[in-house]
Amino acid sequence: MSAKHASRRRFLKEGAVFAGGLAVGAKTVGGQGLGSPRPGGVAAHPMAYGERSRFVQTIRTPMTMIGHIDLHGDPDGLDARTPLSELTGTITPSALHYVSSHGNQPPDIDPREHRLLVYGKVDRPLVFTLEELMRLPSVSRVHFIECIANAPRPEEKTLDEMHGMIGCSEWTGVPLSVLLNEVGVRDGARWVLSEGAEATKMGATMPLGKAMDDVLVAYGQNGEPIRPHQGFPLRLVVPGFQGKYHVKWLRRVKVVEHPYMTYWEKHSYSTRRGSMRTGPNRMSNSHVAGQGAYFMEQGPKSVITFPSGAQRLPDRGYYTIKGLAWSGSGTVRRVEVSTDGGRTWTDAKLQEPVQRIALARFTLPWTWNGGEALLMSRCTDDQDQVQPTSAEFPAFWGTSGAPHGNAIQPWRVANDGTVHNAV
Ligand SMILES: Nc1nc2c(c(=O)[nH]1)N[C@H]1C(S)=C(S)[C@@H](COP(=O)(O)O)O[C@H]1N2
Ligand SMILES: [Mo]
Repeated sequence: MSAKHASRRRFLKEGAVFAGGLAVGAKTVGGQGLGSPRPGGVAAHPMAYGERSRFVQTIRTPMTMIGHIDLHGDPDGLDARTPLSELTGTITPSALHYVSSHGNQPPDIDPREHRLLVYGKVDRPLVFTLEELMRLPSVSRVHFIECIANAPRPEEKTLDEMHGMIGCSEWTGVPLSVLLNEVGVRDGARWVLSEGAEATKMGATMPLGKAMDDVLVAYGQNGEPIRPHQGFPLRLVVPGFQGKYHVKWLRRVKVVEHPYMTYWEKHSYSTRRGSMRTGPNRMSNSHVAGQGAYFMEQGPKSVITFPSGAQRLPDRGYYTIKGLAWSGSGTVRRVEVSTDGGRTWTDAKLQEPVQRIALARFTLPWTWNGGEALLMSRCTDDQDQVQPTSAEFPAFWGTSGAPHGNAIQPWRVANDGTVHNAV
């Protein structure tokens, strides 16, 4: 394809990849080491696919409850939390990325058979194989995905229990806008409904403006194909929007006029309360026939990962307070830390590079004098939004409900060095 033909609308026509608009019959998927499933697993010898040291035992913890809420009839613990308190840096290893699948095992999808249908209020519906998607120009971006269930709660002890439903990966894929331009969105279309391939076909509806902005149809996670629990072979990445929008095992994208209220959107991911903080991406302003409105963009948030709940400082003396900060609205600009319960604040050091809608790592040197201390962190993003305390939380959101659990998380260090949840 020559440069003069590189306009978005021309990719498919000039590439002649998808003759007739309906693409079928791809036999191979190039470049990603995908092939027939191996019955005995992958590794023929120990170096074929690397393993951790046997001394490293960090695992994600299966989850059956969130606070007092029973999880979607999920007694087997099909969901799991990221061990946030044990990770370094800002990227979540794919094998430790939290899992929220509403009681479903990942469907066992053969990537050679998988299809993505883009249809609805469009000029020319299209079906894509994975190979066809991979032949389009790709982008790679680092973004967090966080479940709306992540929130400070008095009844929990640890960071992971309260905030372990977040992960941050480098996602690779095709901008959804490329596919939407290709099918030709018709006048009057305002929403995009997406659907997964699992038995219960989870769906989510986002505004067309977001779909055309920065959403990815992703097939890569941290340099290799997306893991089954994260949506193999395809998932949406909807930067900054709460978890449910990032539909896994993506098989359908439908352009529609009105938002749908799918089963899980109605059950867990919408509100009937009207007076919430709005903004183009904050909350859906068009209620679906009185059924409620969606929460969309996550606010500015940070947590101290060390010292955090259930950890223990062995001795008085020098420590580095470490933590993570993020915002669904943009880039973290500043993180302040308090060791005296919010009376005084000190700027923490942000690790470069700080990326948009991604986890940022902060550190602050601290000498613990052996007395009681109340640790807090506060994030400010490039939209000048400041992470609220739990007292400021209702004013921040215009509701006391739970659109995003971004209230400041306090940790109390006791005289004996033990660390406690101080919500
Ligand atoms: N198909 C499908 N997509 C889904 C879900 C699901 O159950 N099915 N769960 C959603 C929710 S609520 C969250 S928080 C994220 C979790 O992504 P992860 O499991 O990769 O961490 O996926 C979203 N996408
Ligand atoms: Mo979620």
